[in-house]
Amino acid sequence: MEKMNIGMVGAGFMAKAHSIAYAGMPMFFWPAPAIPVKKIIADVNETLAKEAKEKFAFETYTTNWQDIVNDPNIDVVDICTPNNTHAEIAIAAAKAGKHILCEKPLSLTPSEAKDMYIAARDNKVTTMVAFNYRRTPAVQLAKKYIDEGALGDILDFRGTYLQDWSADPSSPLSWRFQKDICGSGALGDIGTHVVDMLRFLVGDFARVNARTATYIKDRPIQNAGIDSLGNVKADNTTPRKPVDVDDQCIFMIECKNGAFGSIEATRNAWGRNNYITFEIHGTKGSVYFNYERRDELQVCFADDKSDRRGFRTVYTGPNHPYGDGLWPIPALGIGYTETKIVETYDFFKAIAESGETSPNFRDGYAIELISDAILTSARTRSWVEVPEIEEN
Ligand code: SOE
Repeated sequence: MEKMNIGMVGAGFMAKAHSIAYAGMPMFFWPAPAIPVKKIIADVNETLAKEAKEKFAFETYTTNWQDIVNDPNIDVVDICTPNNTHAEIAIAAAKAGKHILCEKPLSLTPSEAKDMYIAARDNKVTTMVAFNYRRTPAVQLAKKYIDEGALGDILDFRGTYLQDWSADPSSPLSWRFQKDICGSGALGDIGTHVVDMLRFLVGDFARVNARTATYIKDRPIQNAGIDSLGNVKADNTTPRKPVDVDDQCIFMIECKNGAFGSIEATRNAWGRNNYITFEIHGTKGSVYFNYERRDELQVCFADDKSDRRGFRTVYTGPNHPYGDGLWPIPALGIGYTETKIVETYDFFKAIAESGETSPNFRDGYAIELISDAILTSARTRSWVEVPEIEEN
């Protein structure tokens, strides 16, 4: 079976998720499209890089990502670094003919995303942006209902992504709160996951009307190390610096097909952990998904007898999308790891077969255009058209 050599850039939380996915993918999906070989991992921090090599079972490590891009033996460059580094690494990797899996959001700005998309397209490499939640079987099942027309015409939808890991003002100012590193706050970090899912399920966004806010205006400086995601608190002697991105965003959306909806995202919602939800209503039925109960899809059909009509639960399992690879009994339970394993599987399958995948860099660019329109709308307090993708 063909082997694919992986060079991973970044040694934090996402490197852990992707490394587990590479190890697990052939165990779930056999025959695997190719066997991932964890060749080399890079991090600017040598201690982290060295430790990651051992922990995540890479053959070697480097502190210089160029070593990966310049290595002719590497087939896939996997970018798990903060957002401000994605464009430079991805463009160099595309020019070197490497396939690229890149963490979300794709970039800091639409113009960076465009350059990444064009570099990948012109060098004919396969790309994927790691919006993993759409790969949950229940989300794919919702897509199947919609594509089969079981919900009729889609009328409206609402989506949320609510977390609370940064609700405490003593939670540090990691890179996720610094505009020059992350681009935007809750919007880019988590709101874009829901944008990706609803764009996938309902269709392309035409215009948006948004409000953003920054409730915690400064945070204690994080000295070093990987993102602690709220688990490490600073004491009150630690110097603080301003937060220059959104804490919270809420926006309305009009889709090109006329469907209308709303999305909200915050990392300051006490009591909410990874509360990714959507509800979609059509002329013939509705679906409801909550990632915190990710094996379930709630469905309701207008055609049911009126005295039986109501939401019922479908537990995903072997008869559902990815069921031939995942667990053999419905509701045995999938987790974050399985969504990443499926992501790896789809990415490798695309490399081995058609080269086509989704969400690819073109989709990542489309989402950057939407995010930018959302920020403009919040600033101008008006509806903003989402610009079309520029192909050249
Ligand atoms: C932090 O909000 C975070 O790690 C996001 O960056 C991830 O994309 C999300 O899946 C989990 O939460």
